[in-house]
Amino acid sequence: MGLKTYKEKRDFQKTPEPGGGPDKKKLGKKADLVYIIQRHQASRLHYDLRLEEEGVLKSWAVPKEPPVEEGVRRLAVQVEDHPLAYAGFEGTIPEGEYGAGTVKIWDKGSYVPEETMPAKRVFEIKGGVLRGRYCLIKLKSQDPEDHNWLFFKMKKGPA
Ligand SMILES: [Mn+2]
Repeated sequence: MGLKTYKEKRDFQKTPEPGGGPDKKKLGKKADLVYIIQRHQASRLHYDLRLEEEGVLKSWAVPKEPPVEEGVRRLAVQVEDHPLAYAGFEGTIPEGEYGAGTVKIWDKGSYVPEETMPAKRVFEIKGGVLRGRYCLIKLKSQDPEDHNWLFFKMKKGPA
């Protein structure tokens, strides 16, 4: 997906969000992959789940509080990729701008991918609030404009 859509949606003269510059290349040995959830009080409250993948943050908007326990499935709507620098962003996006409202970090840490497929991710989250194995699975749809996924904590396997 890349950052084209991200940049098109925003006016960096007006929003305090990280801008259109190139992403910083990571130096040295491979660092942990970024995991972050930002609580975004926009016109509708939602939680933005972001996972570092190939130099950007793959992003899903989760309308309800992300699941800490097994057995809770949350809708997660995939949105445009965000720059890595977005992981540190907290602030207020002004009225009239895309995503107007306040952004606060709700949880952060790293994650370890186990399975990465176009319509399915299994990964271990090492955050402060969410910990353990999680799954994102894309819902089948006839409509190519549908980007609905489910996000849930996986059941522990048999011992
Ligand atoms: Mn958002």
